[in-house]
Amino acid sequence: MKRRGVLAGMTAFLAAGCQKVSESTTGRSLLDAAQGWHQGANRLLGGRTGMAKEYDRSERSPFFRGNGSVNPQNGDYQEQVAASFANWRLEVGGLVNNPMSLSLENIRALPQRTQITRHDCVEGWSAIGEWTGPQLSTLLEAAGVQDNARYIVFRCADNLNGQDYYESVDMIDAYHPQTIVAHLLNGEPLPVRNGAPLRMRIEKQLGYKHPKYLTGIEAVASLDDIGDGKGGYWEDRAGYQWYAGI
Ligand SMILES: Nc1nc2c(c(=O)[nH]1)N[C@H]1C(S)=C(S)[C@@H](COP(=O)(O)O)O[C@H]1N2
Ligand SMILES: [Mo]
Repeated sequence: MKRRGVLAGMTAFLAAGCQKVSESTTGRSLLDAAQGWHQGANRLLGGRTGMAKEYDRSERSPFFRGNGSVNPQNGDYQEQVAASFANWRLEVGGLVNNPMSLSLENIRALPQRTQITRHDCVEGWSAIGEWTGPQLSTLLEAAGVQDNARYIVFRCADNLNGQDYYESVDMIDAYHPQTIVAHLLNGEPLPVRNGAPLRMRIEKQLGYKHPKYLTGIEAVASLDDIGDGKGGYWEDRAGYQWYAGI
């Protein structure tokens, strides 16, 4: 496939207009395929495509604590902080027709979704925050995910205890309307502790499935060759469940 720049990718996105993923050929076939694999789970869980509860502004936590990496010291992260993330790039690649390299400006120029949701960490705490950013589906539509892709992998800038943090979801969570690439928390650029400048919000999943310090989004056919093959940092390291739906 020919590598195209962000402008070409965005042009494709604009040409697609307000077309929903459920109406597009790629999105539809992905969803159909994904739904097939998860039919049993869907029935058991009462619908994976349902919406996570959204809260009122007055219910937002006054302080959204940080957990895990809260101020990465590896790589060039501290230089990026010093430069106010002016050089941050989000690479969208893997099994896509139009790989893209997006700046924060590109991310902010896309249609945005704001949602006030409760974050639940398995360590036993919750916090309610207002998150804003483009839906992941918008980026995936612009990139043109190929039909053989089954998972979306998220790459992060932080190295925690000697391993790069990463996560992955299937296409149901990837295309869920409340799965967004967040750059604002409570209307302000993300604090470093909460994943500046970009972090995923995947509201139908537990806290560890919401990768912070996001640098890459990759469409893949298998998770076997990524990390230790279990689909995420905590899955590899501590045997956390890959599917952490709530
Ligand atoms: N890159 C990265 N993402 C991460 C983590 C991390 O250490 N590194 N911790 C995870 C865990 S366990 C939780 S509960 C949430 C915490 O998000 P917060 O720091 O904004 O509270 O981020 C998740 N995403
Ligand atoms: Mo967590």
